[in-house]
Amino acid sequence: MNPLTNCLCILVVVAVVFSLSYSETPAMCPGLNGRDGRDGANGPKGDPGVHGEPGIPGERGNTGPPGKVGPKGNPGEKGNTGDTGLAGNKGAKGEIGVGLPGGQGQKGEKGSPDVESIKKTVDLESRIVSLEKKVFWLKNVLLFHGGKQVGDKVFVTTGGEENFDNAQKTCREAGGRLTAPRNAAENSAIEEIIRTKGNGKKAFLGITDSEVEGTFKYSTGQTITFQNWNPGEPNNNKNIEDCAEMISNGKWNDMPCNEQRLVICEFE
Ligand code: GN1
Ligand code: CA
Ligand code: CA
Repeated sequence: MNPLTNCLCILVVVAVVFSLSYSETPAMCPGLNGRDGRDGANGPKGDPGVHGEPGIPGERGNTGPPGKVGPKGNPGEKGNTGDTGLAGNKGAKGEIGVGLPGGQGQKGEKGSPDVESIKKTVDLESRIVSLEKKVFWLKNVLLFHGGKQVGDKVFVTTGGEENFDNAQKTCREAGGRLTAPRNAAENSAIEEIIRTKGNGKKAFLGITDSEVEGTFKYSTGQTITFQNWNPGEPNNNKNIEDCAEMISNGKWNDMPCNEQRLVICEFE
């Protein structure tokens, strides 16, 4: 007999024995304990159970990434007036303005008489009168001595002859200048001095074209405004004539500055 058949025979025997042990009540000898029975059918569904106590919360997770920028909100209400700010730094100095002149002030009250001031004024007035007298008689001396007056200007000769530079120096040292007629009346006065006090000698005039050939000027630098040239003059003869002279008929000629001529000065 093979092993499978043998096993089946054992199972049959066991099953018969088991069956006999439950079908009759043997009183004579107790059998061995039987095996556990099979499970019964599933029972009805039970009532839901009661919730238990809440568990301990877990640890907080990591902070998530920032969300997208939301849409711009509406403008808020106007805020309250802020506190007064601190004073700013001092500004730069402004440009000088152009103001209109102010009106004339009111006349001040009459001051009290200053005795010293009155004394000084009286003294000055007497000195002015004295000087006027001196000027008057000195001018008369000049005129008495052959000088000539035209307006406020007085013409007088030294009677001597000098070159142009020295003649000019002589007149300046006396407080005048080498004569230079500005009009016909003055020209006549000089002509008269030449005849009456200079024996008809030619006299220098304070007029030259040393700076610009052909342009005659006074010693002040001003171009002449009156002229009385002899016909054909000025001719700058031999190209060496830069000074003006007056001849006995009152006419003018240009001639060399280094020659000697009568000195006639004018004072005003
Ligand atoms: C001539 O001739 P007189 O001496 O008067 C000249 C002048 C010269 C001068 C120089 C018409 O004058 O221009 O300045 O000699 N007159 C003529 O001494 O040529
Ligand atoms: Ca000349
Ligand atoms: Ca000449």
